[in-house]
Amino acid sequence: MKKHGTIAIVGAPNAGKSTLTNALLGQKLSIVSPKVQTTRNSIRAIVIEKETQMIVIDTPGIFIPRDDKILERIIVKSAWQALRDADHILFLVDAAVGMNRENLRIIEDLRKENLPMTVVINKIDAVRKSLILESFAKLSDLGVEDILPISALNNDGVDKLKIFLSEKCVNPEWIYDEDQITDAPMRFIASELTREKLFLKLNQELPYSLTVKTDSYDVLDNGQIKIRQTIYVTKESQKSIVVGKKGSMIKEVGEESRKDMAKIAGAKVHLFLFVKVKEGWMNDVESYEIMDIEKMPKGK
Ligand SMILES: Nc1nc2c(ncn2[C@@H]2O[C@H](COP(=O)(O)OP(=O)(O)OP(=O)(O)O)[C@@H](O)[C@H]2O)c(=O)[nH]1
Ligand SMILES: [Mg+2]
Repeated sequence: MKKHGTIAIVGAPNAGKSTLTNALLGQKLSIVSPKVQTTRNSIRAIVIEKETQMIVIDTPGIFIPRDDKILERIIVKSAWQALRDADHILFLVDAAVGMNRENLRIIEDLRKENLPMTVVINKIDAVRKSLILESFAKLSDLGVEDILPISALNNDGVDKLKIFLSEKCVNPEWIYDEDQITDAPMRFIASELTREKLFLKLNQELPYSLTVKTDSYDVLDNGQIKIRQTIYVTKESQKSIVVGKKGSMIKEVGEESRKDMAKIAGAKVHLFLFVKVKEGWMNDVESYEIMDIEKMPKGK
């Protein structure tokens, strides 16, 4: 019998939530980088396991935002908001980080949501077994029963986790078409893919000072797609870094982003990138809406 359910993947920044989302989906959708705060908006992947349609929400990492940083507050609120739609929480813990103070605080807050929760220990490929066992022990001390170890990167334990999660989904029928992989608009995914390349290529604070907006997304008569995007930075000096020597950086970013877009859209993509300085974009809540970043959510 066809059924569905919503699983929210939550956890500290960099735990591997987006990597796991892609592994469950079996293809790249959500953007991934070694830097914290890569994901800024929750994004839904529609994952099928036999008769079950699982709506897997990849959320931004949970951390304590600084008071004066609107973007940080939006990021964290978006994670908490995702829980409103969830039937089940998957709390993802980086095995190397373990149940440190930060993760203990998150699990305590998650428990207040009164939703069934599974703890998944990720990156088991990267640590000694004793460290994984330590996390298991701390979690069972907390009375957590469902704990699964995985490596999202190596797809180790992911199939088993998928079956486990599908059993948590109990609502009747499917709610999306069977070939749909997300409900996010392609223009948003396109912005994200470009932002990912910038996150991967740029250092220090720069990735955190930029955002990408898809200005136009047109399907041409021949089925090919023409996309125009603007990368917003806060200073002229940042603009020159993003553009690179003789435009080398922006060219690389564009080429790589275009390839990913073509794979997801299943069509040839023509991508045109522009860089603009918009000094106050980070502190201007109004501009978030037009910049493909979620508007400041209300409530927790
Ligand atoms: N060794 C190892 N690395 C992993 C694994 N899963 C994810 N990573 C790496 O961890 C880093 C962060 O991965 P993301 O998927 O972006 O993490 P996230 O939790 O979505 O991060 P935010 O969106 O910033 O909160 C990337 O460099 C991944 O390649 C894993 O199972 N093993
Ligand atoms: Mg992420």
